[in-house]
Amino acid sequence: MAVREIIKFPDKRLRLISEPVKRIDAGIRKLVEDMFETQYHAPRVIGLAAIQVGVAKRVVTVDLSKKEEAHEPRVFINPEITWTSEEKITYGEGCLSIPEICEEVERPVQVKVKYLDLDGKAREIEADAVFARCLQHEIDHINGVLFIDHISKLKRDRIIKKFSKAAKKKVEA
Ligand code: K1U
Ligand code: ZN
Repeated sequence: MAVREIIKFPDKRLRLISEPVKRIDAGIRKLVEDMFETQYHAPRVIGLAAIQVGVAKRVVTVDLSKKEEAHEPRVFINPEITWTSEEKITYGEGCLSIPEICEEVERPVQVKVKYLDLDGKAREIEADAVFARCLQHEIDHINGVLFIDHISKLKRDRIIKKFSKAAKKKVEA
């Protein structure tokens, strides 16, 4: 298992639409193992999309367990939202690929998601609260959407400016 590097905004790969997984082979299983290793390496992170480690495949990992609890890894391959509740809630969101930014985002409270598990079995689950939010955030990632796309243009432009400036400085250094 290996901790992979997280790609950071404004890296253009974060805007790619990830490809569906056609076959769950050793490469996908290794990717999933590494995604959990990467996720567990960063404090308080509960989800990850493959594109955040530079792999444009529709793979999402989630673990909602608390620090002191045993790990509860969940894998979602080719996940699709099939239903969202009308009820919405606003919650402060962050993202490993846009570090140190937290903004309020409104999203449906509950979702239904169909997906394949690691054995290739088709499943559907209903999620609410933090689980639902995490799935929506990660499924956005595999569609090239970032949480800053759900905030005001004014706030988004400020964030884009900050990260573009930092990236330019890094290139010049
Ligand atoms: O995709 C990522 O960058 C990881 C990110 C996903 C996320 C999940 C839920 C809400 C917003 C974003 C994180 O895991 S950040 C951690 C986090 O926000 C959180 C952690 C524990 C409880 C509630 C939220
Ligand atoms: Zn994210």
